[in-house]
Amino acid sequence: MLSKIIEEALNQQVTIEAESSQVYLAMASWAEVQGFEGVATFMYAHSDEEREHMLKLIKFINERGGQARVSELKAPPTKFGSFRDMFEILFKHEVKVSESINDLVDVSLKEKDYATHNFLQWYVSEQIEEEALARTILDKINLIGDDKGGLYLFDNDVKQLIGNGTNSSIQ
Ligand code: OFO
Repeated sequence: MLSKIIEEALNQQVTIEAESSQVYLAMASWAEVQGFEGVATFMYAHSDEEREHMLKLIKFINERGGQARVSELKAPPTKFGSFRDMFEILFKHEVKVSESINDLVDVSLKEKDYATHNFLQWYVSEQIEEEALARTILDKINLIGDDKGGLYLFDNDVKQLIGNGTNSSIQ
């Protein structure tokens, strides 16, 4: 059985994952309109992954006798400047998500909830991979700069990175 403190903390993470999914969906749509099909495909897939992260939390909360909360979400931006700016936002966003996962792990230890602690390990390793992937992409974009030909090739390559930030399938 989840304590009220853990239930609330997990529910806050549900909202964070749902908002992440929305942010990446907005990025996908923006990239699609700019004609960058590869980046758009990558962002649509990433948005789906975040929704899966959210669902995994919802199921865990409900299975452990709590009640998952599906709440109102902040609207994401509709424009992202350049690809560099967009991937910078993505990287910073993932760093923030990692911080909130770390805080959750902390709460689970304080509450002596070892089942939740164990469950959260999946998110800890997922975040290591997601941050590394975002950093790799940013490094590539920084190398390309504003070179149109480079961006065109990047748009093709980025599709191959889909799923790289996922450490296992979601049950
Ligand atoms: Fe991109 O992060 Fe979920 O957990």
